[in-house]
Amino acid sequence: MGLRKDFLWGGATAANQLEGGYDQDGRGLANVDVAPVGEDRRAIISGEKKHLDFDDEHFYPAKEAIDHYNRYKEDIALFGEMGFKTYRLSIAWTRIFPKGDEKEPNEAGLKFYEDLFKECHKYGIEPLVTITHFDCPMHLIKEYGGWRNRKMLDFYENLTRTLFTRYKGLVKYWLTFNEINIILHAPFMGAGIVFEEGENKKEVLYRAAHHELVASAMATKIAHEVDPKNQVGCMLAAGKNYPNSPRPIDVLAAQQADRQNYFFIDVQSRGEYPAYALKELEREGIEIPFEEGDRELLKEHTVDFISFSYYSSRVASGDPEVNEKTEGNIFASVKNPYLEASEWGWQIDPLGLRITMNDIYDRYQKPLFIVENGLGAIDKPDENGYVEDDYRIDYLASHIKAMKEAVELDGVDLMGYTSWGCIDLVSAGTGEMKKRYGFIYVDRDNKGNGTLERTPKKSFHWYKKVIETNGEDLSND
Ligand code: P53
Repeated sequence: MGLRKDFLWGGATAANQLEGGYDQDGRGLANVDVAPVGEDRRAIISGEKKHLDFDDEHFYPAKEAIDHYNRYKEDIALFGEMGFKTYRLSIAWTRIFPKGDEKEPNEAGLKFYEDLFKECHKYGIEPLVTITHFDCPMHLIKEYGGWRNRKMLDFYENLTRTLFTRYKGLVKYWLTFNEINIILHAPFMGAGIVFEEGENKKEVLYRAAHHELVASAMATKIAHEVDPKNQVGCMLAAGKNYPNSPRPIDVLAAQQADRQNYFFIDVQSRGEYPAYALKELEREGIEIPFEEGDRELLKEHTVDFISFSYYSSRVASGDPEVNEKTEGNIFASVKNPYLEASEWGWQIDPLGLRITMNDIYDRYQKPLFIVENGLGAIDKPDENGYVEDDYRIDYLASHIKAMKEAVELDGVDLMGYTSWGCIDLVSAGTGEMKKRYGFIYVDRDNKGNGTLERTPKKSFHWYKKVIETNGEDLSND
């Protein structure tokens, strides 16, 4: 019984959501930098509204974020104090290749992550590195159109080879693309895509997806060549779709909604396009831009493990009359009347995590890694900056309990668990600071005011105990 002895407990972040230092040491601009907080954000990150530069009307939270770029030592020391075994972070592509299409990397950027990884190892923390977490160099978007262009493969190859070579021995766990399925919902954020008037959007999305899938297989190949110890994972924004009722049309709708997400992982893990996707695309006259060697590459270089984020389950309906959707989530879903929701309308379903884990494990039979899970909430610090976040502890404890059931009762093979936003950071969906996930409070608001001081919350001490007992003691006392 129990989790593995070497279970990888930790927390997760993404470069653009915490680093700041957007123009330090030669860093170039990326799509995520120009995504503002506020009303326009959704249209911009979904590629519907073209917005490729800063302006004076908007506030751009990624520019400074929580200034982790200049404070990473302090932050990693706090992760060490909680007993993290792993820390999931992402590389800002534009620190390494500021424009994206250079031949030679920017040494200052490479050095930054090298120092950061060494800092992690001081505390016995194993880095888990997302190569691309919602970032694409602005120059590659303006010059090439982002991932819709096959040339991206060359730039990504150069990036990944550089990283695997330079960080050999320092990093062994890699993820190629964060939430690869987000491309269907937020394609500017996911793949640097801005739609042009009148084009077939679905065709553009699946072309870009094909490029990312081939790029992911190529990176997996290179990772294994550079160091056979490297382990490469794919990353899915997961969450089982329940049928809205036992009516067969609802069950079919739920199956189809799941497949829309699993499609990506089917390719990355099984190594070929699934029949249902081939049929659907063919029916709609959409051609997949296969080139010579793509099929072999996909088949021969599948991922070693399956990682995913889980915040909520989803509901699908086959009845066009049913259209009451959840709000505030890029992955809109029919409302589940049996579930409570967060302040942002994300429905809370711990048992759904067990169900989702079983679904994914049944499908792929590879080790799983939960690399995001957590509650975005408004915290109210007292006069000392201390936050009693029992609501967050409740959320995490109930999800970790369900996760353990999937392992202990159902036999799912699970490598680790990293909660999302282990230190407060900028929200990807909304750009807000007030949507907080962290164990560590950061004094900063939606407009960029605040001292940036870090203060451990109640959940900090709770999570430390969870890690110490390898998940046996989840109590909040
Ligand atoms: P925020 C939507 C649904 C599921 C996962 O999200 C999502 C999103 C994007 O909104 O993204 C992941 O910050 C993502 C992180 C992100 C986190 O979930 O909108 O990998 O970058 O911060 C939470 O509350």
